[in-house]
Amino acid sequence: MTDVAKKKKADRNRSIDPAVLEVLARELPVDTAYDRYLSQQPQCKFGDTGICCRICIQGPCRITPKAPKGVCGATAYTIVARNLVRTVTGGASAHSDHAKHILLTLKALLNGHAPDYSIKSPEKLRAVAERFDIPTDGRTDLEVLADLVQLGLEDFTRMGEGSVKWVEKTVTPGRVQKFQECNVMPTSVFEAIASATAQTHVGMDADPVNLIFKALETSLADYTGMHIGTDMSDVLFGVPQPVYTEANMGVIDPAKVNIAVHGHNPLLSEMIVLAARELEEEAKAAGAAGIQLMGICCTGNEVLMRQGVPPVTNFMSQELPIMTGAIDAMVVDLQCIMPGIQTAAECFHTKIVTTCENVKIPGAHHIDFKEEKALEDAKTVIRIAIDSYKERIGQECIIPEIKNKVVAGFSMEALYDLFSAINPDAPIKVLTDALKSGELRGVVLLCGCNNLKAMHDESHTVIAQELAKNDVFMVSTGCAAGAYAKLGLLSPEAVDKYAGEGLKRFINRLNEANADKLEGKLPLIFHMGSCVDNSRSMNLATAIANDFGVDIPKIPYAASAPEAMSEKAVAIGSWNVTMGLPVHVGVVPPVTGSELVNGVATQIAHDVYGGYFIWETDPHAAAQKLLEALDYRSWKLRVHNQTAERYSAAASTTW
Ligand code: BF8
Ligand code: SF4
Repeated sequence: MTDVAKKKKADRNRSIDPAVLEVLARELPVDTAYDRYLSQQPQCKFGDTGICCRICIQGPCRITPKAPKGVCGATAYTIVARNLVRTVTGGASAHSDHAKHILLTLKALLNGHAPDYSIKSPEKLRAVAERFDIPTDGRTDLEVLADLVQLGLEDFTRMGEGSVKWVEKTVTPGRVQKFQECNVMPTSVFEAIASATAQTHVGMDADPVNLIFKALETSLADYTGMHIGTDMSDVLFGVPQPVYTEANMGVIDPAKVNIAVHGHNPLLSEMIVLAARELEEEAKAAGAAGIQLMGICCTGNEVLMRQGVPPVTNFMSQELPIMTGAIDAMVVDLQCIMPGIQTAAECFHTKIVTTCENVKIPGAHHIDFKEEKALEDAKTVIRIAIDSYKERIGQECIIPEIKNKVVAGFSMEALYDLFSAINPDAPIKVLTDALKSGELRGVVLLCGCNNLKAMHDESHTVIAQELAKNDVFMVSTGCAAGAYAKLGLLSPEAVDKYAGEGLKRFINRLNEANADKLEGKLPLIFHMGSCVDNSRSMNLATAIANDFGVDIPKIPYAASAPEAMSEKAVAIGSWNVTMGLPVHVGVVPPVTGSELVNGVATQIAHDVYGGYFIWETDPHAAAQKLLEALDYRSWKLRVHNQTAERYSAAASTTW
């Protein structure tokens, strides 16, 4: 390693976000993730490569040349594969816990036990119901919803026969066939999670390929949970449409009561938005200029997409807004919440409010958030924040004056609206024609987390800029989208600054056709929502494949998680591969301890599913690899299309 690389690795200021760097440059009263990352170095190589087994308490067993087997005889490939299954299972559990909560709230709504919730999008309700052949004609919304919720719950609990409807009915026929042939189609979400956990118990499956297939089945259960999450959130809170706002720490307003919503589930954050509007006068009576809401992580993405709430920061820097001294309350639901926020809050007047029975932090306020009294609970949170604001009066706040313009809210429905202005009969052709003509080089989903093994937000940014220059149409979700929001890449100005000629032409054509509908111009990257909304990206890929008349592995579409961190990210990456996409991950996951497992992930998966993983930590090299993957697919697609046209025949789909 060169001296510069060593220094970079040891640098606590591991971010390219200027607001983050400004806060880190101060003398802080408490450590942050940036300090703790350095304290953790060097990290254990056994864990890092996946060859540490703690599945039974004879362990930990670590694989070395001198001790190539665990006490039970498990070798590296079994241990690595088993750990991978458990990681994907963790991710699937998290996403499905989220979706289950939404389904149960809808059930409560049907039974009259969730009075503060209502069906915001009857159109989406009916569209989703029709996808599953649930009758809608002459029926009330509640009747249709009852059937849909029942189906959703069955996708969670079915045992024995059958398979998950949310996979069967949302992907290409080719994928359904592939999943059945390979025996990776889940029966239900809970069945997949329980059987994967059983299969990885000590003395169970030792076959790495069988284990990896189980991981893929569980990843499809993850997809099921996510898709149900997206659909039902749209029904309950509305389908996202373009919104114009701002992002980064400059959105904190010292004159207002500042409340950050953090976590994932819109059930709470939507109520907080409602309660904040209702209690604006109480905040003013306390001497504040009003209430400023802001989002962190995916619940932030949810309320950005539907309510235009500005994102203040993303995962890695979640402790830093507290360090400004101006956050009066941070209300959290579930997932990706660092326990470190409580310690940070204790150094200031900030109140951390936890709201889920399975997410508590010692020292934090806890409100047992229940759907029966959702708005009342949300008002309690706002009042905690107003009281906290009163404590802050007269105290110094130091807020980085950094923010950027953001355009977000691109659900599939919103994208189709934009495309319809050019081609109302076949909206998707606006995109597929641009891919066919070569105006666009491909489509890439930029997704996933932050991870300090990479420089915070750098890989996200470099890859997006490179792809933009090379005319790639980009959609984004999760903390990747959070990075782009903060750093100005979700702004119309970024189109002029970074897009290649083809991409610029494509976006400008949409701008012109939609000028009367939009409040402003379109952004460089299209923000599709939270991590569960990666389901929207798969809907887009499916629509493209169906229009081309081929299966997903043949379309110029790829995914990239430049700074992946969570188990959920591994689950998402795995189903994207199973769906047939090249998936770049910018942090090498713990699989390299087994050449066999690593080979399956990066090569053999391609032969079986058409998708495969690309591990690449250098973002410039990663962008090149993504472009090559797109080019290969575009080239083949064009050759086959041209041949079909020349002979006036249907395009072959067997290549
Ligand atoms: O579900 S991107 S750090 S917040 S896991 Fe977490 Fe990763 Fe952010 Fe969104 Ni997704
Ligand atoms: Fe060791 Fe086997 Fe137990 Fe794992 S399952 S900890 S390899 S004995």
